[in-house]
Amino acid sequence: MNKTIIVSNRLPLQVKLEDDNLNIKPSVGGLATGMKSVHAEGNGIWIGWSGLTKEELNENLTEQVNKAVAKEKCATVPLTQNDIDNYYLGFSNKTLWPLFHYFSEYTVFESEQWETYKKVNQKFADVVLKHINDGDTVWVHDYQLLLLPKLIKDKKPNTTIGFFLHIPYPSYEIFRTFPWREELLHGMLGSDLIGFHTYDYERHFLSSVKRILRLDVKFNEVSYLDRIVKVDSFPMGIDYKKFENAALKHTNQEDNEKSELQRRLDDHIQSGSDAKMILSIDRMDYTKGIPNRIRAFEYFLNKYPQFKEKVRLIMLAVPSRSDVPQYQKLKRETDELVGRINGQFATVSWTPIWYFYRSMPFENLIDLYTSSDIALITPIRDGMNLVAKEYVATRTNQDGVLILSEMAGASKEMNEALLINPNNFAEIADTVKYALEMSLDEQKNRLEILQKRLKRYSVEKWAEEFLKSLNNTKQLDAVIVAE
Ligand code: GDG
Repeated sequence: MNKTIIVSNRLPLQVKLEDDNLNIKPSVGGLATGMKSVHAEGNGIWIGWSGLTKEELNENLTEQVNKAVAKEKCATVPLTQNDIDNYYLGFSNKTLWPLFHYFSEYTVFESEQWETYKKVNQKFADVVLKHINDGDTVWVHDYQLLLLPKLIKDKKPNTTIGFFLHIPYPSYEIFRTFPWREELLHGMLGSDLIGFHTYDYERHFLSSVKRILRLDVKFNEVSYLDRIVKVDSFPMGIDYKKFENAALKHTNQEDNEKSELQRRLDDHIQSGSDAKMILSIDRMDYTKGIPNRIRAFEYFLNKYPQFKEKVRLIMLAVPSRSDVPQYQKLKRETDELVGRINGQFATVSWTPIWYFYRSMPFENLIDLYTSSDIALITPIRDGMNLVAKEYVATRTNQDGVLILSEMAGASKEMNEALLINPNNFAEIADTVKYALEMSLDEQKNRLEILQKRLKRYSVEKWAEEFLKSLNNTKQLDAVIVAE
């Protein structure tokens, strides 16, 4: 029986070593949820790095990890510390991530890291090749594995390969600066189907393929060697029910079931303070526009001083890639900005910005979503942005306003949100004022449409649509062979 193999940089498991004992639990990210039913089906398997390097594991522990993950229908790709330094922290996060998000000035091109990136993609291919047979389907995820489709296809042409990019695909003018551009495109074109979050990313990719490789592109199909590679957009959704149900449960919870954070939020609301809450949640990443957001909030307080003491920005920034220098700089800049603005505007009873630099349990995330009148999501560039969708799903009373950057992929499906340019402080300030004064009727009208759409196109549906389309490429191949 044919099977489906999922491949991503990390497995959907948290594997930790605590005093020489292994602790393995499932991770709860969006991707893991979307893939759940695909992964559970038949004898499918998920291949990725466990999170522990070869140096951290002796032979005995390696065997234990392999056995434990096999029980979860997973297989690991063994990586060394040097692999992680050069392939992940290096090439993926210092070259591909900034370049694909239009941060050219942060992009480093180092051939040693590129060599390791190639070597590690080959290591992934070696593990995949051990597990596949003709007729199987492979779904490869994200920018760490752009070369993998070709490495599999060259050895196993009778497998069907899908690739999905979770980050933006940049315009040709940006992509052409990449020194190994041909090799990267050939790597991706090993796929039968290449998926992006939005039509714009798809268009940029096709333009690079046409102009760099001079290939024939018709509508959304690339003629490549003796095959047709299909390119399409599949906007990723969320586990809508999970967020909706958590919000409903949250509304009905008794006092003694409430988290400490929720009690603090309740105290704030009940203290008679009529300060409205504006929420932002992101990984601490320069693509997310955190300093811009704080400056825009300062601009707002200066332009509309009548809102002093009447509004508060709650900012959750989750630590991320903190060993990359740009991320350290961003953290310092954010700390300073928050300090300066709180110092400048705070009164005895009011602090304008509540800033959390840590990750929070899911329940606290729901506390924040359900207690906030506005979500202010202002990335400079973002492949999709699931936080925007999660906020909408938790507004079960149909009140609340989403302000969203037009640079986030999510904006393409969320026209009923208030869309802003994250570099235009005056526009953000005016939009925040508009949101604070929006009638409940208008809030409801906007949310109702957004919720209906998000409910229909959930993460499960996204995975289903991608695989359906990937499966159709098999029929396309069969027709070509018959001709
Ligand atoms: C990449 C692309 C694309 C956040 N803080 C906590 C927490 N989260 C969860 C959120 C959300 C997820 O993390 C973040 O997803 P995003 O989509 O916003 O952003 P990236 O991490 O940058 O993801 C992005 C995505 O891939 C999918 O393709 O949308 O554009 O950059 O689900 O809820 N969860 C918990 N505690 C936290 O403190 N439990």
